[in-house]
Amino acid sequence: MNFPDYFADAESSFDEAEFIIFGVPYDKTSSFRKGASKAPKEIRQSSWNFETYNLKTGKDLRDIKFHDFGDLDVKNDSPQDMIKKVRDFTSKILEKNKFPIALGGEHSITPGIIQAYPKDTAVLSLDAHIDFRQKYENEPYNHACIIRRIADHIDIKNIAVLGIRSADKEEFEDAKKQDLFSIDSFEIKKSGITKALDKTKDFLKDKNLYLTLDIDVIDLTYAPGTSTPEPFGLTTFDVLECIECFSPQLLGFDVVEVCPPYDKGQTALIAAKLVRNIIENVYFKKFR
Ligand SMILES: [Mn+2]
Repeated sequence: MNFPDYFADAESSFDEAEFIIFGVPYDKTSSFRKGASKAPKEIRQSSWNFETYNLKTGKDLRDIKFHDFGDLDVKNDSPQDMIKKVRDFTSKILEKNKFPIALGGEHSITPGIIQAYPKDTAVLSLDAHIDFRQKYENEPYNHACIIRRIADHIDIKNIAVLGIRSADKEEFEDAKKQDLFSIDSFEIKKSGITKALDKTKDFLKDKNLYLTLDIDVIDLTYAPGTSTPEPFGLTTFDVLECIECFSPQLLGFDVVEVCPPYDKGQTALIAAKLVRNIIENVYFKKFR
């Protein structure tokens, strides 16, 4: 069945909306499975599954003004050209004091978004991979290098990575040497998500924060439709807790690496639901 081609309940115009959803259907640097470019469409279709009332908070999504811009035309771009388009569009949203929500696409889109923010913005990345390579397959803008590219723009002291469980020895040791704040999924499992979030909150204090969610941070049994899946991951509840914890300080969000050809739609459903959770939590905790 086909539902409308915009994100469910995004009924506001660009000018009146407080949140702007946009798709970045890009997967040119994906190293294992291609198909993340199909994710924005699939996430939008999945969004029509969900109801608007949140029984946990007593709030209704229909009370919030948000807009779906559609997709940026990046499919055939080089990584550098794609990043520039993403940066320019994000800047337009930020100039109007709106909250950007990007639907990837692979993780290589995120450095473009971050470049539109002031340099003192902090970044929280939820990801199975540390993504701290200088280059991968001779491409510095590869999706395996995104924390490094973010660190080109933002002080590494303002970056936190949660849920990692996969890295190359060299990039891992390099990240350690540079004091990249990270909590791996094994520690989260052992001590619990609440403790991990307390520790992270302490580190990020009251900083303005951008959240990037690589869907592969979630265990592959929940979210198998991703480009580079990893076992021993977080649960959907863990990610929801993280969103609830940090929503008062959030300035923007992306969800990346959903790869629809590799599951029966469950990963896009998780992504769509988390986008709705982001909008609700940010709106009701920050703007009201
Ligand atoms: Mn990843």
